[in-house]
Amino acid sequence: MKTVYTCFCTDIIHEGHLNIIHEARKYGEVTVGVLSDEARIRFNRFPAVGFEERFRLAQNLDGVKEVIIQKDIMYDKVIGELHPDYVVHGDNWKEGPMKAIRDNVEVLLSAYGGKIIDVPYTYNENVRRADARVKEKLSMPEYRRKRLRQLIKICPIVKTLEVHSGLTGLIAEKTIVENQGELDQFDAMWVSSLCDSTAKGKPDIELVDMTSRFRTIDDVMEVTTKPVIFDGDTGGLAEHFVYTVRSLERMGVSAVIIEDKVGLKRNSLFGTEASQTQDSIEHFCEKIQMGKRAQLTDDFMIVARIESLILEQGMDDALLRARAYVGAGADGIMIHSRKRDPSEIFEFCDRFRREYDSVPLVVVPTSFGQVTEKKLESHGVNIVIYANQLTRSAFPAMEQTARDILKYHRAQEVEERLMPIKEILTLIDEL
Ligand code: SPV
Ligand code: MG
Repeated sequence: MKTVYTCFCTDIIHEGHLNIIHEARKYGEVTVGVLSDEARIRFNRFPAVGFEERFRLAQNLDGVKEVIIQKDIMYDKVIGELHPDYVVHGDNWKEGPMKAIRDNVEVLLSAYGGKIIDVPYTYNENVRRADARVKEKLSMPEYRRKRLRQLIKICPIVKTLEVHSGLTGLIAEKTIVENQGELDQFDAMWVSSLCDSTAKGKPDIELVDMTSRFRTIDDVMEVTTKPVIFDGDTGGLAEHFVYTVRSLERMGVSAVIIEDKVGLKRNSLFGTEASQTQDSIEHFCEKIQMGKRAQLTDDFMIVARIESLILEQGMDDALLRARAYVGAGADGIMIHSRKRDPSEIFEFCDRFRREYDSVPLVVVPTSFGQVTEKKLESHGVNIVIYANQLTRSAFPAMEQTARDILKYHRAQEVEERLMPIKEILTLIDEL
């Protein structure tokens, strides 16, 4: 009897999967692999149902001899162990980022004469509707809100990209890259005060009011499923912050990060060049405590952002504050720096980790962009935020286009670097 392997990466079984099994059985005894959460979130949507349930779904399929867990995106281990004569998969993996997986399987099978069977991908109205329902579920507040905590548990580091509109939300949601045989995507989105303000042509001084900031969140949430981390600036008055917490929680935001400053807030990257005042430890702790008391679910997170290094108050002050803020109930600590040399960030993280082994740590590597995610991970960082790179790449591109149209008195010279009209028309999914 020949052996057949197929890997499932789905929350529901629809006619497409039944067809895969039906085809697979024609070639031999079928083993189904269920892709682990950790592997799956690197190139697919976050699972809408837990691993055990997905495993049971596969076990309940007729015609399946065995169900196993596939822990890696690439098939090296599973093919090494099973040595299947055939690997069956929908032919949608022949194009796009998933092609890297097919290439990997092809190399592995060819080493011993195994074969790939590409089954025509089933895509009809039923499948489309079932898929859309899963996506809708992932975007609902009760599912989205808790996802950041889930990701912190399963990701070596939660990769977070700045968003400030539906369009930038779509970029964070959909961008998947294949690089040297690895697939990757962003895990979460950061609604930056700097970029949200900049998109509105306003300075980053808490001038854009909460109603507008919430509107931005809503624009992003309407077209995405990934969790949102909100840049709450100073949190404002503690008496106002409690309302912000309630609203964010209700919308399905996963976390708010508030910084320990008072008075006119200036962007941290000005450092001591702009006059900024750090809050007292007691007052900021009170704000955290009031926020935590206002919170209704266990999912939401209030992260305290320490500005001691930005304001040159020293490492000991930063650590003193970290202890106080965690004591006050903060669910995580963000440490910020504007130095090009990341050593003060590393020192803070190392010393913090010696005292707190599991309190989440957040870092924003804007001025020390040379630091890799692996390096941050090795210092105990849980969340990395790429806080402004989308805005900073879009602005010069748009400005250059405006300049060139003015210069040439026509649009032809800019055309070749523009997205084709056909692509922009199909960029947005219609219901
Ligand atoms: C933001 O993105 O608005 C931030 C990070 O708060 S920073 O601009 O570095 O202060
Ligand atoms: Mg900000």
